[in-house]
Amino acid sequence: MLNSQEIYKHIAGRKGQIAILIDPEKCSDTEKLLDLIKKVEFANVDYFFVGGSTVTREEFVKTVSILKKHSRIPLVIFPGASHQVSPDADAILYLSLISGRNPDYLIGHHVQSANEVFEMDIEVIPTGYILIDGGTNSSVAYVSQTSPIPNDKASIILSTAKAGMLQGKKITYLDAGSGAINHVPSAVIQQLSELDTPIIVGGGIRSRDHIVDLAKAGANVVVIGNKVEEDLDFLLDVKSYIENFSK
Ligand code: 1GP
Repeated sequence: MLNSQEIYKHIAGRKGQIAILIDPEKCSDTEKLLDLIKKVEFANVDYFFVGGSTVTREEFVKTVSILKKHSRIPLVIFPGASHQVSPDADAILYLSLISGRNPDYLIGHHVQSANEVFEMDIEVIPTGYILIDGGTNSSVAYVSQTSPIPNDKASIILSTAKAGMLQGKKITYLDAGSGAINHVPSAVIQQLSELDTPIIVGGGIRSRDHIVDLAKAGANVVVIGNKVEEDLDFLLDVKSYIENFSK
């Protein structure tokens, strides 16, 4: 476990950064992954996030090592379970699913992986992970057997984020779930940004306008998964956003 807070400081230091989420389960084609890496580098995004709801250890380790070998972009683990850890990454979002009441995702997976993570030279970032209803049944809600918070219940979302902060979570991650129909409302991000917590937002972000809205509302990092998997050219829109609004 590294005491360095490099990645955390980077995340906390600026609004409107971009992470591309790689789900190792969908990376069996190495050539395709290498092409994606090249295009993400060209777009000059801030982070790779890597993780998924139903990834095997083998898929995870292989994908992390390819990303590390072929990219200079900081690599952050966004783990779906206790086996999704690797010393090759730069940091791990140490997620507690605080919108849910499933002890496995609040502390269970953490206990299972604690010895391993403790021994790794990897920056560990305690993160309050909050699922918001995105208008569809998400894999993460199903796999974790938890219910997301309705997206019009801002006061519950804010209380949950505050409870996470009081427990020492250094980042708040709001996720509408992969493939969400509705991303997290920018009004919710705006209210959350009045608290002193860096914000990561993901789920259902499919256009440059979505990115701009969420960045303007105060998100530090906007995470894009599916849209890039479906359409690599979307990275050109991401590049133009980064050049005009971000860095
Ligand atoms: C990461 O769940 C998101 O927080 C990813 O969602 O695949 O819909 O971009 P998408």
